[in-house]
Amino acid sequence: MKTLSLVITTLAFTLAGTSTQASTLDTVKQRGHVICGTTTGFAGFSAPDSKGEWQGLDIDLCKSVAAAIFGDASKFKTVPLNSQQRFTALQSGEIDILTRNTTVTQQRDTALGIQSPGVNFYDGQGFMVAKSLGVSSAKELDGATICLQTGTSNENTLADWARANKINYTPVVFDQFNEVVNAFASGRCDVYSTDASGLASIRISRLSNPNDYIVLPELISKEPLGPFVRQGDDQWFNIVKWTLHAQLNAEEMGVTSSNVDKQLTSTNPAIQRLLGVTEGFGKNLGLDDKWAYHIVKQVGNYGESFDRNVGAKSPLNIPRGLNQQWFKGGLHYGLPIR
Ligand SMILES: N[C@@H](CCC(=O)N[C@@H](CS)C(=O)NCC(=O)O)C(=O)O
Repeated sequence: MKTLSLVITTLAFTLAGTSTQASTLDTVKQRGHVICGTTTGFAGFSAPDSKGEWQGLDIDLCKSVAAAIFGDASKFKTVPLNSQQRFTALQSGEIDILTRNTTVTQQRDTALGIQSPGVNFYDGQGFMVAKSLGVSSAKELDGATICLQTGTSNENTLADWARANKINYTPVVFDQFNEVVNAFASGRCDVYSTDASGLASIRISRLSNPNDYIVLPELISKEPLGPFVRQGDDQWFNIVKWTLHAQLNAEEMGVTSSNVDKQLTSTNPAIQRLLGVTEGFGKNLGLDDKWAYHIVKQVGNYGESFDRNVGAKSPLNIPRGLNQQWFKGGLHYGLPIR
């Protein structure tokens, strides 16, 4: 009896394993669109524009996955999630990918049943204060009240840093992004602490007089931000991972949304593989060989997406810094498609 139930249990697990392995791509294809978990609205990364259309660096990753699968970057839907809701939404299958300024940590990448296919923005945690506070360094924050959002890695990072630097502070914590922003804007706390990208976005898009605020020079952590998928579906993991690397490789090779058609006749073998002129690399992912062509044509390469959403061509004007390509002194290093 025991042996039989063991056999049945093993069989059930094997079947469940087999079905989850192939299922996300099939589910997405049958449904006709990919579902991405986003923030509730965080300009530059994931937020609706004036027409209600979602835009941002993270949205471009979601659109790129849609372009790779359907040859149509518009085949995506968003589920807005606050910091605390995001992991359960992914675990439960409510979303296919989390594309939302999420720090890759060992705990998240292992124990939560989810995993990280890559990093699309290298960041660090920082501090923003009103200029009127008269503070120019994080070292002067002893005694401050600090606003934070629940369910972020920022809470623990701040606690560790404050203990190490003998800084006493009072945390003021809220579940919803808007509540944190409003508390800071109304002076309920002296300091806003989150990822530097978040501070740049909040300063420009959420505070009525951005020039009244400064972001302090210190970054107190590494915050590698990137997408997450569920564990147990290697094909889906690969699709998201290689979508990101296609964006990065396209930038490295100088393939852009405006020259991609011309590049189809390039004699460079790496470009021929990227754009599906040489066959087989889409097939490796269970996709059409034109997967990366569609990404670049419809969404653009990583640099185009960075500039448009958060960089020089956007109000945030975040410098490329660590997010520059490896051959220009940054950390982005597209893995070779070959
Ligand atoms: N990178 C950190 C923080 C990410 C985070 O959730 N930041 C907040 C503050 S900027 C946010 O994006 N909130 C938007 C929302 O809840 O809609 C993490 O992964 O825990």
